[in-house]
Amino acid sequence: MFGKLLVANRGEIACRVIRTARRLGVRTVAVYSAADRDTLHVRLADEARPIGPAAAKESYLNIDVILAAARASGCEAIHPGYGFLAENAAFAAACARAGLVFIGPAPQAIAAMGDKSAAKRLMEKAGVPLVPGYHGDDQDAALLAKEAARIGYPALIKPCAGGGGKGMRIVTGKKSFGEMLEAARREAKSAFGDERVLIERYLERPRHIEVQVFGDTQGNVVHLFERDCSVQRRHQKVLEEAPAPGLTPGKRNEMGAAAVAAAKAIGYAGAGTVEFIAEQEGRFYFMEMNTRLQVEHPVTEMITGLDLVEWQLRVACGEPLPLKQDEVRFSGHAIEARLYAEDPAREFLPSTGKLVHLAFPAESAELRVDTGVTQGDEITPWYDPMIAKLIARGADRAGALARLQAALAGVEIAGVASNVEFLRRVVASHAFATGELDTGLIERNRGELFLENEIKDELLVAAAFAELAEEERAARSRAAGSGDAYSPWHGVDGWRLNQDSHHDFVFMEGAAQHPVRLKFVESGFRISINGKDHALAGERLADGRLLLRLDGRAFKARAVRDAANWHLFCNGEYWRLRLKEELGGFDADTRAGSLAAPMPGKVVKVLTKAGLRVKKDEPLLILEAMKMEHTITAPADGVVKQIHYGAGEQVLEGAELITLE
Ligand code: MV4
Repeated sequence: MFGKLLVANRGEIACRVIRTARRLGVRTVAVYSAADRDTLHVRLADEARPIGPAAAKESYLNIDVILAAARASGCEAIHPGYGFLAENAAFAAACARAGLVFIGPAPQAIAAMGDKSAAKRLMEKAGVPLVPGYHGDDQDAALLAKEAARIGYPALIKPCAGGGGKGMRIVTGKKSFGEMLEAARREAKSAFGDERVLIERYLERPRHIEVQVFGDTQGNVVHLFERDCSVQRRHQKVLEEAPAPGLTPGKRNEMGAAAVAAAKAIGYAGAGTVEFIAEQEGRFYFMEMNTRLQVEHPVTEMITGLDLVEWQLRVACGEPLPLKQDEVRFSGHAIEARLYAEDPAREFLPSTGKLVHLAFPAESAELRVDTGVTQGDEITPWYDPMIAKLIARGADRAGALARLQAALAGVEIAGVASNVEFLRRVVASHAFATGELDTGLIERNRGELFLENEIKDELLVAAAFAELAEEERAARSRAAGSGDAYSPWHGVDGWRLNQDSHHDFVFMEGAAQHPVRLKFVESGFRISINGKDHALAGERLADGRLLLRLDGRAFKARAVRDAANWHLFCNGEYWRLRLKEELGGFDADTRAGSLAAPMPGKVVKVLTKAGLRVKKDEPLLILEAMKMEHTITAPADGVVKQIHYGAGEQVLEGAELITLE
């Protein structure tokens, strides 16, 4: 086995690879861009090396710098993860030239599958079934039109260079063919720099079923069964599962054999995925082959009990495959959900910011959580906004589904928008539960999946209770600081002298205002919301959540404060409310201790030093944003504990600039 491995990736997959390497006694070297210097993959690896500037996706694509880091740190091999350099034949070749083992197939195998038309011609020769179509080199428009007519309408025009659905055009009849061809060529040219296209018969309501294959350098190839990835949104996978629901053992063998034949045809070594589209009736056709470890590989691991990264490392060392085909078995069912920092209410636009609060359900043999972030980390605009993958296993599909549902209910994400509620709805939908899997599932069920929630009284109750508790805590600590902890002037229990003592809060949800009045009475609290009055009692549980009783009915909620925002988790919903300051909110300044950038910008100058004692309102740093300079001042007296950015550095909105103590 290798002594030392460089992981040329970031996020959850870098962490995933590092864990297996560690288990096998392989030391690891992480690489990181300046934007990633404090991330989990860097903390997890034995060593880490910087590879480029902050705002640069390109850092992880910088072949020369990564090879230099591998050599300088004494690595023997490089694991590319997925994305970035994972399917870059030139990188695989450069590794070999530098005397480093690329954990993946030979450059020729990567190249053979990179061109989708050439790959299909190869597969045709190997006897792998293809959708009826044209995959030729001749790109004459009149010839392509004739081929489309031969194949029959509706037809699909696809770029040769790209996978993943980009630039595809459905053509319903010969009248529109010319126009669609031009559009497809333009798009292919701008996306891939290659305007060649192929044509296929268009299949309606197909399923995406892919087979995991593995080859070794002795020429053995096995498959590790299939995954169904039909639940997608705009060609982004949302849920993946193994095995594929409803696939008969006969079809499974047939697909497995076709995938093995595909891999053998190109002398494949390492982990690969052969992607098919399948008609509802079961006929299946080769689409493309991904020459890397896939995002969704854990569902295969959960049903086979194998570690695919371990297999990759063994095969890359020249070892034969650990198992023969008839020794590879699966049991049960696994489903993966991908958690992203993206906003379903805004067309799934990526959402950036600090993960103010992040909690996952406990892992077990039946639940795996693969993540590359922890609470307090930043989701930046520079990289894929994935937060985690949740993978649940069960004895059967219903068991896995129930576990995934429970797991999703236990996910708490605050600070960025996320798709967790959308995932809960997909997983809870009738369509998914009954396994009506095809690539149109999400679009067909839009109404159910995108329904807007109304804010519930319970949530406002939790917010008001949490705010009151926080104000009381702040008052107590002020009192402790004043030398008279029992002074009545520090209390926040309203005007007790007045019979009807109360606190008014207004919580803002976007522009909507929700007034709440909390009253202190003999028996505890009463709370008025929307003109109705309720009895209220509450306490804090050991895990930090609130146990609240509204008119005797108990429920739980978590409330997390950051500045004037309350992040609330209740009944599987997440809401962010802002306390309207004029009306009884307390001064956020009294909670100083960190200084956040009020907007994205560039640090022009740092006016203080770590260790210096500073006075309230003293200028600490100058930030340039929107062509203006903003002076960041000390919110209170204190000592500068840490300065997080230097002059010239770019910062995101909300980034912690300086820590005061
Ligand atoms: C197709 C198809 C229908 N007919 N090919 C999209 C991504 C690429 N890997 C293959 N894709 C498709 N190819 C024919 N001949 C429909 C799709 C397709 C799709 C496939 C898998 C998963 C989701 C999809 C969503 C839309 C279209």
